[in-house]
Amino acid sequence: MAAIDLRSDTVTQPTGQMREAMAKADVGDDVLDEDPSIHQLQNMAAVKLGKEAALFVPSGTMGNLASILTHCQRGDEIILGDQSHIFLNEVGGISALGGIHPRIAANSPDGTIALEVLRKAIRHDDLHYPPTRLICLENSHNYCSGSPLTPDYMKNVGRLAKDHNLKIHLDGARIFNAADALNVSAKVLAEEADSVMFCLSKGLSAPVGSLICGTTEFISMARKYRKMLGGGMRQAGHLAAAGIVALDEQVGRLAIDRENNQKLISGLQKIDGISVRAEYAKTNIVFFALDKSRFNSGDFLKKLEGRNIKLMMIDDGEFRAVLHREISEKQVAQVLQAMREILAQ
Ligand code: TLP
Repeated sequence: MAAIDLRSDTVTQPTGQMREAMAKADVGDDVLDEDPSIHQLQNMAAVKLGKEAALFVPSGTMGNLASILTHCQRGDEIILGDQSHIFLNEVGGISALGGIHPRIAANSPDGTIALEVLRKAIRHDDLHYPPTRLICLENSHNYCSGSPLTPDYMKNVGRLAKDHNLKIHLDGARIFNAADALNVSAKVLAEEADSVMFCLSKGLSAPVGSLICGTTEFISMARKYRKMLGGGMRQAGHLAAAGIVALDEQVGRLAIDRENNQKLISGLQKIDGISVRAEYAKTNIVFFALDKSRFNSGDFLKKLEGRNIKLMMIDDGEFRAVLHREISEKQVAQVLQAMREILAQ
């Protein structure tokens, strides 16, 4: 029996339609810019995000890095949330490979960076300072409960960035989950961003791949950085074919994951010994804590695994669950039942 795997939406397998499309895809050498399936996917992505052009990249991490390298020179400074994936989980690539200095600004629990905090993080011109070049935002915000950032907030940051001649990069790994939760299009959420990265390989169930979107000029420079980072793939249209199915077939079903997450959250809230960070958990992600004075996290995980249920432990006593296509409403009920039984023992 397949596990109920709540560790991430990255664990999703390609659908039958994706496998079929991958087998049949028309492909060419993408480094020579001759892959028709990649062209089709890039065009679809650019239209959906409301940008002039798009570029297929192997991963979200490479998409963020190639975008930031395109915006910045060595020695530039960029503003990053202290809970952002780029800061926490991308191996420090911007500094190690790009010589880019991160200025860390506190994320609020809803995933935003307060405008006043952003304003203070922007450097003024001084001999001693690196120049601020870029503001990075994340939508939905993974480590802030999967919280979606609203178009209003984006507009405010857009104004601030323009006032200071800064660019905005949006890590929109799960932008379609955010768009679903706010009932707006991804295009609206990306409007203020000069570049946006989104992933096909998370809730959209494609096996591999992300896209970066921006102006034609931006994307042609980013293409060079993708090559530099080793992301120039050849007949990668086989992968893009799954991405096309993902954009066509999977965006519309993200509401199911959001609804299942709400069911999981309300069940978790009723379990003695668990406290849930529910307030901003409006998409497919929820974080919760176990009462450490009463329960051992390792035992809890092991017992769940014994029942074929997998969770991600973020820290001792802190867990994340992510809903996706392979978790049904019935399985949410099974997970809750298992937790009730384990914690009652
Ligand atoms: N996130 C993964 C892990 O790295 C934590 C997950 O399971 O959530 N931006 C955001 C907001 C992400 O959540 C992730 C992946 C990425 C970028 C990087 O994407 P990949 O894994 O394709 O490099």
